[in-house]
Amino acid sequence: MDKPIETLRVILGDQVSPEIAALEGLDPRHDVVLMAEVLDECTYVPHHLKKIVLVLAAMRHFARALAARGVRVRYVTLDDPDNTGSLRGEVGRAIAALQPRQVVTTEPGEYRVLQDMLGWADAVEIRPDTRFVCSIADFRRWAGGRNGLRMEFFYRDMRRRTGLLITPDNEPEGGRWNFDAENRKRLPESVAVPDAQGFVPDAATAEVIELVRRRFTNGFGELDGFRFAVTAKDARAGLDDFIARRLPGFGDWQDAMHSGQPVLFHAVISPALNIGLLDPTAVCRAVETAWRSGRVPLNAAEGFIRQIIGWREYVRGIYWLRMPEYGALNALGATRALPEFYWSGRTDMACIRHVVGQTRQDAYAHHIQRLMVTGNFALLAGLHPDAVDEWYLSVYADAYQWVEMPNTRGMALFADGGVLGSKPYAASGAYINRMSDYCRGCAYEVKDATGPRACPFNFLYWDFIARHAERFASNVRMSMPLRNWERMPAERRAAIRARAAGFLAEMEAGRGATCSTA
Ligand code: FAD
Ligand code: DLZ
Ligand code: SF4
Repeated sequence: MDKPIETLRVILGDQVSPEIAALEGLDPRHDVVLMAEVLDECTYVPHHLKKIVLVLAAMRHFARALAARGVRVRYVTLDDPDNTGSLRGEVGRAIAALQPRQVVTTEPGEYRVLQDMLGWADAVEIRPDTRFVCSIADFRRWAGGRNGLRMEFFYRDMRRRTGLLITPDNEPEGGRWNFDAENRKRLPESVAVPDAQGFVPDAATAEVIELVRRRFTNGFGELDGFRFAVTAKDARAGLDDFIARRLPGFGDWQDAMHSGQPVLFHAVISPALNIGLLDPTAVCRAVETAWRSGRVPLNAAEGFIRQIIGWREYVRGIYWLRMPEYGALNALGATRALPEFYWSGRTDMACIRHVVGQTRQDAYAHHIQRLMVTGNFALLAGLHPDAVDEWYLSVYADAYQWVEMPNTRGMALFADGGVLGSKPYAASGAYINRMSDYCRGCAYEVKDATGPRACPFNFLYWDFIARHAERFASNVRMSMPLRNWERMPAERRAAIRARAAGFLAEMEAGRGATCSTA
């Protein structure tokens, strides 16, 4: 007869870490780990097919590794005929079958799941997620009483707390906290970009690919060419490959974009990092070691570490500090629906076509593609933050609301009114032209703002400045574009605004993606 169950330990799809809090104190003789593939989590937004494969394949590999260590795992597959389709349903079914004395889990990455967890059982112990450098409680303490919550100051605290790139005298290595001024270079033609390492699916992952192909027939994105790491071992190999071959160029070309190079010098570790296959501190230590041994320059190591112990930790802190109100913020009163080309990529705007096409193929785009192409367009065109949020949460393999939402609503859309950034990341076509080769193959003319082939980013940029002139009048960081707008001849301003109005009307009618002369 089965022994009585002491503790049911629930692990979610983005919690596949051996050190996850729910496993602390596990007694293999009396405890059961529950992992469930459920339709609700696979469909609450139209996830990219590769994201679903990533999560389910990582769950299966993790469950297998636990079982190999002698842990009893109740693993519910998506095809199980008794599967209720929800996390709550599966926890309920496990409680009914196993009658555990207690249920233990780890805090989730999304507010909606936290609300759901509170109703899983009479008493669920929800443990803090210790896989971050800064706990939610510590972030609250840091934020308490401050006027502005700027990332840069938080980042300095995290550097001191971790000792990363800190001298024995407790000062930043290289005498500065931040080397970003050196990190904004355009990619020269002559630079060879090393390929990112991919991982050929093993039999277990291939089975998940077939499951997803069968169950999600109309899902977003391409399923073929799945190469994400789904085990900690492969994730570490991917990180080591990045450090050896691409990290040296990460600093210099962090902001560059290229139509033939989706990854450039980025790490592509967020899909693995966000489900727990990599530990953020260990990642940063490996990068620091590479710098200390002279293998990478300081601007690359510092820039990279800042993304992780700075931005990544900071956006999580903001999310939990400000939810649920944060999810309803719309400071700029944006109302437009998301145009169809965000899903199909069918547009004459070459930059958007490239980024959406790459996103459909790889479930990945790097930061500047997300921020300055699709994010910038959404900001300038006044797309509703709810629709934009849902898009970002769906299409990227690394997307969970704790990290997606502050980046989208805060950084890209300025819908939080300036919690994350002191000014909107609004830019005209000139920025995209400077940082990429997209404009070369575009039906639009990047140097034109009013003609029939004018680049939409140009007239939308000025239209955005004009629409929000009153709001930005008191923001010193916006004084330059406001002055430039006001200095423009009245006829030019009128022509720009008319061009923008026409484009937006066409877009809302479902036709705005075509260049009038194309
Ligand atoms: P690299 O450029 O190599 O950076 C290394 C790591 O730093 C990343 O893996 C990531 O963990 C961290 N990082 C870098 N920038 C950020 C940031 N702004 N916020 C948090 N972590 C950061 N990141 C996600 O992980 N999930 C998301 O859903 C997500 N949505 C975004 C939406 C928008 C509109 C924008 C502008 C950014 C978003 N980001 C998101 C942040 C960033 O774009 C990705 O983390 C990064 O592109 C992942 O690719 P990489 O691993 O090659 O990153
Ligand atoms: C993203 C995702 C998907 C696609 N499927 C599952 C699943 O079947 N079972 C599960 O436990 N988790 C899944 N996840 C991850 C959850 O959506 C994630 O844990 C929450 O969004 C909280 O971050
Ligand atoms: Fe994008 Fe404008 Fe350049 Fe075309 S011309 S690629 S629309 S920035």
